[in-house]
Amino acid sequence: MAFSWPTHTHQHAPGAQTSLVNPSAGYPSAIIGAARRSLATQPAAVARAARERQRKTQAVQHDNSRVVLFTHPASRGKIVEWYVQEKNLANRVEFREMDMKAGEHKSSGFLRVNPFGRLPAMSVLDEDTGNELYSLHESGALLLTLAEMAGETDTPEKRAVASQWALFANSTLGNALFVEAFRDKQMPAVMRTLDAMLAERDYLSGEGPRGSFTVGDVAVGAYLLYAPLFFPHVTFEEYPNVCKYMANLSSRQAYQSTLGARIDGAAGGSAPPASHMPAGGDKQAAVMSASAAQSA
Ligand SMILES: N[C@@H](CCC(=O)N[C@@H](CS)C(=O)NCC(=O)O)C(=O)O
Repeated sequence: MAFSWPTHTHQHAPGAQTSLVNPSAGYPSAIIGAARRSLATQPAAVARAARERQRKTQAVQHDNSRVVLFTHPASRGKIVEWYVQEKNLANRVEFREMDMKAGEHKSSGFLRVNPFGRLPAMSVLDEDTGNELYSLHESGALLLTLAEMAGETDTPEKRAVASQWALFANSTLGNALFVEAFRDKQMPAVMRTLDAMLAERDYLSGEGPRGSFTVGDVAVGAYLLYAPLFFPHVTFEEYPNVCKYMANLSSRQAYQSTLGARIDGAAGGSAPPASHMPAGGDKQAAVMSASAAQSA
């Protein structure tokens, strides 16, 4: 079904942001069943209003939704593409490459998807009707939504831990690595802690004593793996477990065909090895957090 721009934004609709979590997840099905039965006996208008309330507070059923991903090769859309490939979600995701040079990301149509006019963003559509259920921006939020679609975050704990790592990547780690003003102070402490954690495990979370690959590894791994592109001549050797983790992630096929290809390409086919990492003083590096990652 061809995608057409929504006629109004869902971004600011009350309850539009509730879809990342499933408020009904912990409710026994008997309670939900009883609520549904009682709807059937109410007058139509009341029942309609109740259904509308339910629609806004219950989980979006991701089983029958699909996604239009608005992206650009030089954007964090590549991080999202990495996860799409990892989870074989390509049959549910339509990639829409935006012409940033022509300013398509500032067009009125796209601003209804992401009022900030930035990429990536996505529209989640009902598979049957093609109607937009909601739209979303922020690469971390996109990852978490796709993780839910993929069935990866199917318990409250998995959802919570995935959110933790996505937020860590986009705030604590991103700031420590890419904001010059924070880097000297914050990067060593953050990297030391990550290194100690990764001495005990191969992945940040997931099953088994050494963890297993999850969406958190895409969120955090992407930022770590971006870093050598911005800081080509500084090594990360002090953090051997982080280096091993980066090397492990960068050997994944889904990474190589998405974000890895982009990072290699931008480095002229000679991306520094994963053991190379940033340190202070590199002018090019100064800006990733605010806007440099925009052009990553
Ligand atoms: N924090 C946002 C950053 C989004 C962002 O800054 N996107 C850049 C490309 S990576 C962009 O669209 N820049 C164009 C502009 O700001 O006009 C995310 O993680 O998605």
